[in-house]
Amino acid sequence: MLDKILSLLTPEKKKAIQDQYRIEENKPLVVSIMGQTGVGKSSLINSLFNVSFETHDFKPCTKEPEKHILRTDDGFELWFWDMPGIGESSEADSEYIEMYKAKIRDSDVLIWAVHSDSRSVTFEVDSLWRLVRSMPEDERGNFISKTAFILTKADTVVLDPWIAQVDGKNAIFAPSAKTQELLESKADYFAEKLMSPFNEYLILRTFIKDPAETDGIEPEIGNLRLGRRSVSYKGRLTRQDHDTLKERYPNLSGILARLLKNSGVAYCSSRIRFNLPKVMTMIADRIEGPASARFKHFVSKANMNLVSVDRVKSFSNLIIIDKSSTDILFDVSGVKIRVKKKN
Ligand SMILES: Nc1nc2c(ncn2[C@@H]2O[C@H](COP(=O)(O)OP(=O)(O)OP(=O)(O)O)[C@@H](O)[C@H]2O)c(=O)[nH]1
Ligand SMILES: [Mg+2]
Repeated sequence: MLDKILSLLTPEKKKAIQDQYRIEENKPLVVSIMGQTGVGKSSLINSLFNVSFETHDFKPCTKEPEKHILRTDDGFELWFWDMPGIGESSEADSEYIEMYKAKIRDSDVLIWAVHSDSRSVTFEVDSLWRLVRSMPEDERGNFISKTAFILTKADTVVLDPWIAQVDGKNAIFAPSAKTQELLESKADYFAEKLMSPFNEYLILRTFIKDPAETDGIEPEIGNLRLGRRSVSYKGRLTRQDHDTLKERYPNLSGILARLLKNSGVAYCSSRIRFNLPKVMTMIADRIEGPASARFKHFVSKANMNLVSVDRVKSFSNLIIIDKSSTDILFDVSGVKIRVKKKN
């Protein structure tokens, strides 16, 4: 198609279009992480990419945006910006909000990090409104729609002990049943409270995998718009609306499942490397077009969840399970763990 258009143009115009296309193609993919001070933004980047951004146990730490760059062999770049945290003081906030606004404009995806063990959403919602209202009307939808919410420090939510599944020298952490249930409820609660106030600006998008998914279905159903290759939904898709639509249009079930996923928040922990691949998937799902396929080259999700057994020993309130036998090696804190040697 592009070739056909180019053949109709003068050589100068053709070169200008090709140059612009190349610039767009080679532009780095930009992800920025924002949120309240101390929620663990820098720690999350450190865990995702094995870097060493400075963190602090009790006082605001990151003062200037800091960038981590990943490069593919063919020279494509992903920039990951760690932003200062808001909520330190009104003076600092005024400065940081300006920084946020500039970064929002330049970013393809934003991660808004919130502490899992919080139940107040006022600060986050007020900060988001402050940003939205300070933007021109035509930038608001873009900001809200490219923001993914992540609950950090999931390991601080403990109803029953976490489980470390040991396999050789590494372990993978998982919550026990009650803790998982609570984390799921928190995720639903935060998704509703953080996303729904911005429904008028939020547009969720997903791709159409197979034309059969949308064949014969009217192009507009309430908030849902079916295009030729992609689908959009205005506002947050609630589980209830999802279920109603799915019942009426079973062929749309894959599309609706993807939209529902984009209507949620993910929870993770940098400390125990829990759900880090999910964080990367959340980011990938917010990226539009071919860039989303390229994003996958940056992340080898396979090892992202692994914690060395030596580190596992430093955690308490755990059940430690041997992966091969599912034997419980150790139950709850205080004593050194025994790791079974593989036969
Ligand atoms: N338990 C637990 N603590 C964490 C986790 N991630 C970070 N922390 C701790 O939370 C504190 C703050 O972490 P930072 O990464 O500095 O937080 P930040 O959001 O970058 O803070 P600012 O730079 O001030 O905005 C540090 O003591 C971290 O060790 C986590 O997943 N679990
Ligand atoms: Mg920081």
